[in-house]
Amino acid sequence: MKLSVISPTLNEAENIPHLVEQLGRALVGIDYEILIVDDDSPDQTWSIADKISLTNPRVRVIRRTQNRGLGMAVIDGFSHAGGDALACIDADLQHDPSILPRMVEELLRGSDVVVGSRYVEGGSAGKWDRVRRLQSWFATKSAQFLLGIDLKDPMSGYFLVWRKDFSEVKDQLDGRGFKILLELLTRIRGSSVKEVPYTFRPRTNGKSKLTGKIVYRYAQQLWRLCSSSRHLPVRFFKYAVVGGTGIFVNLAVMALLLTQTNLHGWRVSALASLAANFQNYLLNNSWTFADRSHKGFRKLEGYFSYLLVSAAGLGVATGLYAGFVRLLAHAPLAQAGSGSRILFTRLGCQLFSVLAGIWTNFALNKVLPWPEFVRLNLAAAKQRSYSTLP
Ligand SMILES: Nc1nc2c(ncn2[C@@H]2O[C@H](COP(=O)(O)OP(=O)(O)OP(=O)(O)O)[C@@H](O)[C@H]2O)c(=O)[nH]1
Ligand SMILES: [Mg+2]
Repeated sequence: MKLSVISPTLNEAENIPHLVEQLGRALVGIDYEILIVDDDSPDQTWSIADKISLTNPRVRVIRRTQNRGLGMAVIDGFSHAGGDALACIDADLQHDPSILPRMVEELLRGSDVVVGSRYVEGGSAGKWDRVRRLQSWFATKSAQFLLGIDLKDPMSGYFLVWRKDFSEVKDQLDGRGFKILLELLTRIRGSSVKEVPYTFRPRTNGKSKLTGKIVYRYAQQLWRLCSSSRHLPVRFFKYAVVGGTGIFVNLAVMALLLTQTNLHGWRVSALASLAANFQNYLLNNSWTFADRSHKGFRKLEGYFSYLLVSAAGLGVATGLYAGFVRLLAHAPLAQAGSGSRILFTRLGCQLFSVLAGIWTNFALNKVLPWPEFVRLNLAAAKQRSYSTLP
């Protein structure tokens, strides 16, 4: 078996000689090549690597001037590699090359993907400050939760795959993402993944490329992968966003009715909840469930189904608010003070009632043996009959 070690580089001139030397020491007895994939670094990393390749035939250099970016560079490197197995390793020496033979062993033992991991027993993130630790924790948890990846270190840039697996999914990979491992893991489905521990080392030369833009790109990548994987539908988030706007609309309509009309009591609460319910239906119809939205006259049917499913929550919210109004009527303190204080007290009561209504719908969706289309199963839920918010 031949191993290709791909190292993407951007301004890593000082690190390249050390990387090549450390890989050489680690890979004694293994047939390997090293591909330095450089994005035309201003510090001339490519030139340093070129010089090394003159005396070390295992080293090859790809100098890229187009489609720049880490993800693209790794895909390019993998595509040009001649080995049966492809490893990706950062050039800044933060990834410990000495664990590579163990990673190769695991691959040969039957794993489809082997990941150098900071978060399995024996591994460590090294000397990071609290902020960096928190960032990494958040990024890791987001990937695990959103993509359903059961891996301790899905953010790792240090990994090993079979070339045949890479070639199979290559056309589906999107190089715009910073974390190419995530792309691979969501594409090579059903793969067995093994994590090998190592201690992340501090950067001694060169600068980190982890900027705000990269973080933004990472969020974009997660969003894209999450939409295309079926694990946790983006629908859920859209539904939650719509629910959130529904609460806002509910309180805004309530405030409007209380200040601009003579209406008061439970009717105001019911009208505000109905308005929110209506906007929720419209938004869910046109956005959350855009792929199966009701058109024309079917919207009416859809809306009434939606209303029906929300009925219990609407009833609880309105009933509770009515109870609050009665209580307030007998509480002299609540009647005292400025108009705005009374308004905010009422809005507070409405918020509490609405939340109780949401909980009611949620609980009912969960416990009642209703048909599939009413249950809280987002993947299968039919748009017209799914509701949480009164
Ligand atoms: N070819 C190429 N390589 C890149 C690019 N951006 C970063 N790299 C390389 O990718 C590797 C990882 O980049 P780093 O800046 O170390 O990012 P990181 O390891 O996630 O962040 P730190 O922990 O702060 O170092 C390094 O070898 C970089 O030189 C790029 O746009 N093109
Ligand atoms: Mg780094």
